[in-house]
Amino acid sequence: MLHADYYVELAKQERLLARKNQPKTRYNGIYTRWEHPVLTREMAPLTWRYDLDTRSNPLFLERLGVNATLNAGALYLNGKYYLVARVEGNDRKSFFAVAESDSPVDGFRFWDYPVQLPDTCPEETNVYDMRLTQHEDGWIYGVFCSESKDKDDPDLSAAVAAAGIVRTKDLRTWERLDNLVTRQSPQQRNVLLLPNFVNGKYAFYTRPMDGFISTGSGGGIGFGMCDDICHAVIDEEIITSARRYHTITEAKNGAGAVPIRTERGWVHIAHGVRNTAAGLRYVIYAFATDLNEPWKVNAEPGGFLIAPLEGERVGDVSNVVFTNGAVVDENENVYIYYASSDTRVHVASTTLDRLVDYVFNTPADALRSVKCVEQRCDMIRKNLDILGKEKQ
Ligand code: M1P
Repeated sequence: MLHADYYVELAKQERLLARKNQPKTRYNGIYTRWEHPVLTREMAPLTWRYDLDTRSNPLFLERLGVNATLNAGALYLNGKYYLVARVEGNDRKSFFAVAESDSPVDGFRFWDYPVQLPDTCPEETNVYDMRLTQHEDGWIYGVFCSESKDKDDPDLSAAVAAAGIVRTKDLRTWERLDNLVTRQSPQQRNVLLLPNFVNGKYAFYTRPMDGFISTGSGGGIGFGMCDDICHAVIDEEIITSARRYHTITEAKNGAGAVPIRTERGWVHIAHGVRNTAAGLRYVIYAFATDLNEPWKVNAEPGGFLIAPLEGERVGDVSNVVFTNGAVVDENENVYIYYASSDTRVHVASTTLDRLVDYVFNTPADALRSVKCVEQRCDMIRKNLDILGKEKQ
């Protein structure tokens, strides 16, 4: 016989998991936000949090709490939607867990066990933010942040971020490969692998950083290639989408979801960060790179695609939206999974043609107020002309 409160909690969780999602009515034509988060900490199985043995836990206390479910890599495979979420325990350590659904917008359930990565890096303290790439070599790769204490720095908080690499065929058995080495950059976070070879090599988007938090001289999202994925070394990184003064990427930016291949180029859904009096503000933005020379940006709309809104604005790290996963189904519907304030995962949906239209036809950032108002006035003039003709 289990504790009576177990049944109460289980019933509550089942109601939450069965809840149907619905689109929000706010319109911009570009994408639709959905009402409810697709993953929250309340969805973590009770077996992960409570010891159900009434002898060792007679009062049914939570033993291993889950603080947040956030930054999820995403995959659409054989008609099912998979999220490999970052799950953060109350102890601040993150781990990965697979949640699966038949629907892109609700019904995600975690598998019985979280991912148990091979323990090949004894210095590694924390892992997070996996990007999932279905590579043309036949493997599914997961590239994530592998964080360790910086032993050379006496500061207790000093850490080193590197890109860890794993691969799998089924999301159940994971093979750990060597961490990525980038010769030009001491630290890396927000690294992802492109699904296709480029000139016969594995191609990564990187984020060169001087330190753990600050990118320092790192100029933006980098691009680099390597021959051997099992011992990946990038000798040279080329900056693609650059950080710029007084834009949404001034403080930092970083690759997000694995780029989507379109006829006009690779579409990237990334994040940009700026500083404010209230701290860093993270938004999601988009850009495209050339199909043959994927280090070259061929479109970059000005401003953000998704910014924190309403309840999304508050959480463990407030004023943040962040994505590391998006999927495209066979009907070219696109689902962008984004976390808000490092706390829960939401979904926004669009279609490939809308996304491509947005990326290639939205004006670039004009970079100065006077130019931005000119840009806007050009559109207003055209519109008033159209409306005038409409009245005649
Ligand atoms: O707290 C916001 C995000 O901060 C980091 O992103 P970046 O490296 O660009 O600063 C990441 O650690 C991410 O997990 C987190 O959501």
